[in-house]
Amino acid sequence: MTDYFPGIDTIAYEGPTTDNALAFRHYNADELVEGKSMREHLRFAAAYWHCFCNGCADQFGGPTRTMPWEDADPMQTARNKVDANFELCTKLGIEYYCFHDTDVAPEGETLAESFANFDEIAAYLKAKQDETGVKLLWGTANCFSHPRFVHGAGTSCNADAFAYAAAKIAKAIEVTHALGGEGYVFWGGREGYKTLLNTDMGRELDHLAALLKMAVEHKKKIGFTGQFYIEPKPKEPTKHQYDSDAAACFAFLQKYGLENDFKMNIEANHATLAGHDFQHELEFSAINGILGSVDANRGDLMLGWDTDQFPTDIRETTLAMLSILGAGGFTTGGLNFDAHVARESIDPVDLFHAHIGAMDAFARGLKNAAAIRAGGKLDAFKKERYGSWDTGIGAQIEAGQLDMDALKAYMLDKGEVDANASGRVEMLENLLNDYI
Ligand code: XUL
Ligand code: CO
Repeated sequence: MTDYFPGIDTIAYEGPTTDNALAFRHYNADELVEGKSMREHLRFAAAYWHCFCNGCADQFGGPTRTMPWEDADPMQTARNKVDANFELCTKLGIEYYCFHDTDVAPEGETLAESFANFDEIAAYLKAKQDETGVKLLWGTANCFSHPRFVHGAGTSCNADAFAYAAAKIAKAIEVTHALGGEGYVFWGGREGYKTLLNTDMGRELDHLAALLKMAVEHKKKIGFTGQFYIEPKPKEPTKHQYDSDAAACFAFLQKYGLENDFKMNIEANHATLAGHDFQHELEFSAINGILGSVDANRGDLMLGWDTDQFPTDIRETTLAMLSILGAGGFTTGGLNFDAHVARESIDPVDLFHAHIGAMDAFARGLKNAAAIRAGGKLDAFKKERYGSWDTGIGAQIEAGQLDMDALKAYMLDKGEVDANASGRVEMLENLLNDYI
């Protein structure tokens, strides 16, 4: 194995009392929770773009991180990044990774050259997957960075930009399929608008649906059986992104008859940008049967943009795992750490501290959520809160047996509603804290 992270061994579980910073305190891969190993529940993935491509430049300064895999020759850098990826995942015990086409291979002078670069690196990725057992959770195409996508990709006013995006997406699905990827993500980076003064919203959305329909057809044509996901985000880079939250995506999918072909990839930081809790987006997806995968990160509530920090908040991971377990857990999806180290964290070892903390945070979230479920108090409270729907008038309404005249007669006769019970918000918040 290569040595981009010298002096770092395989990270072991040492339990909560260890003082070794390079050890897991809570993530114990083989430990069973609700009869399933933590590894199978959590299905961690490393995000190629943040780990190996993002030097932590910001609008005021260039990259700060030491990235020893970088070489003067872009194809050599690409090969080195493959090595670094599999070294990182193997040492951390992370079973999956995720990429955009342009993360793994540089764009060439022509589309044909870009495809050739992608194929060459894909073959190397495949060899390293076979050697290490690390797998591809999902792939995607970057249809947002290049200036050709200035007006969007699927929603561009320039039909050629749509065609270019379709070509890139087709190729990225093919490579994902060849690598045995379990899913494919559509995040609409530039699919939105700055001003309606120059935008035909209806036409743009029809085009976006057409692109997704073509992707579904292409998937079937090549025999790819992985799951398609849409990743909602309300703003950044565009002011109004069409896929603003899970509810907007679900409405869009239903309008165009695509609701059975896509699930959601819910990102924590995107949820908060949309003005929602992370758990709200998970729960909305769960009740509609579209909870697919998760980009596990964290925002900063003091900042209004996508800070993509590693998740460390145990309350958040607990609530997230409560919804994920409630939905029956992941099938093709997992927890992809769509997060980068801080600009000040400049050493390769910082990638390890970041992932160890995030994996431990989700391990604690998983154990807490399982304990809450086993305790049964939250469920019992909810069940009792809706008790008026289990018998009598509530049960009849739910069964569709009554119309408005019947309810009018019922209420005229009864006069007033039964006394309301307290929602016990603070008691329940205290109960949650008992588990954290
Ligand atoms: C952008 C973002 C993307 C998607 C994949 O905010 O989250 O990295 O996860 O394109
Ligand atoms: Co993401």
